[in-house]
Amino acid sequence: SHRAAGGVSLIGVPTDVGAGSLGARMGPEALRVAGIAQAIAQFGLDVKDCGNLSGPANPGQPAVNGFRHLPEVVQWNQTLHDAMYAELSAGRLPIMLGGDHCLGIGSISAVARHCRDTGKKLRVLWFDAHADFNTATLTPSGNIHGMPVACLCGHGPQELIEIGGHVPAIKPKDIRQIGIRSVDEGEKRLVHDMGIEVFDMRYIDEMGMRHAMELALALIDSNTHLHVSLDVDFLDPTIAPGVGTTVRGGPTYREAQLCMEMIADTGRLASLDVVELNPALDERNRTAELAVDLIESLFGKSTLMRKA
Ligand code: 6HN
Ligand code: MN
Ligand code: MN
Ligand code: MN
Repeated sequence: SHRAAGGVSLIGVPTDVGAGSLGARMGPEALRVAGIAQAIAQFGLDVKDCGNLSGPANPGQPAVNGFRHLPEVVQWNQTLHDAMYAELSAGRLPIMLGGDHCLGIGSISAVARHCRDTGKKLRVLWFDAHADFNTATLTPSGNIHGMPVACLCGHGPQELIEIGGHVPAIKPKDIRQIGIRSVDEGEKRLVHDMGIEVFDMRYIDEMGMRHAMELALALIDSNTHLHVSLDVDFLDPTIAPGVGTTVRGGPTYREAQLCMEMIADTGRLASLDVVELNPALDERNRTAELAVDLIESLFGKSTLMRKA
């Protein structure tokens, strides 16, 4: 139910330089304490924990020309790109343990590069309360975790958009966004004009998660590399309080599990980000444990024997 024959590699990226609140730097450890390695190993997979990458401290500075901490964000993402690309080239399924969502730039630019190397089609599923499509002029905060999708599509500072060696790293048609319910005013127009396919909470309420996911997974075939970028603020804050940017009205426990189960059924999962977990805001590590529970479903755990 996944492309992990060559094994799974955990890459910790302990930083919150792209976020507005401090604490996502502790995300990798919280996921390890919640048993992420064991949860994946139970499926008979070889799990290698690569440990944590290193990079600059969070300088805690205000925005400069619309960006907070741009040099630090660039450095973390370059290091992550290289680590992720190396694991993909070795035939492994990398899991990026964030860290804030600015890291989607390094992670997904490496995945896109690997797809160009191997002639694969890319499909990115972006689970998030937010569209993360801001630019220097549109951003209300200057926080780069609100900008990774724009950067990946070629809208952003040169140092960030060229990390994977190809601008733009991905095309709008490669990505589907699910669970969106907070988009800033100017950001709305850009998401619309770029033609990003968005299954927002209104759509999920009216049509159901099953239908949204059927469309988000449409046209995936044996030549598709499926990347999941899971921002834990996707989940309703009543079940996932350990995030810096909670937005009420998110998916329930079962809706989120169904997403992961339907992805597992495709058998195409080839890389994953788990981001925005903030243990400083969590309750007894329950958000980390929920993330690990969802990852078990993503790797094929199901209640009953399923038909092939
Ligand atoms: N995230 N749209 C807001 C901003 O500041 O740009 C929030 C972004 C949140 C980003 O959760 O990954
Ligand atoms: Mn591959
Ligand atoms: Mn996000
Ligand atoms: Mn978010």
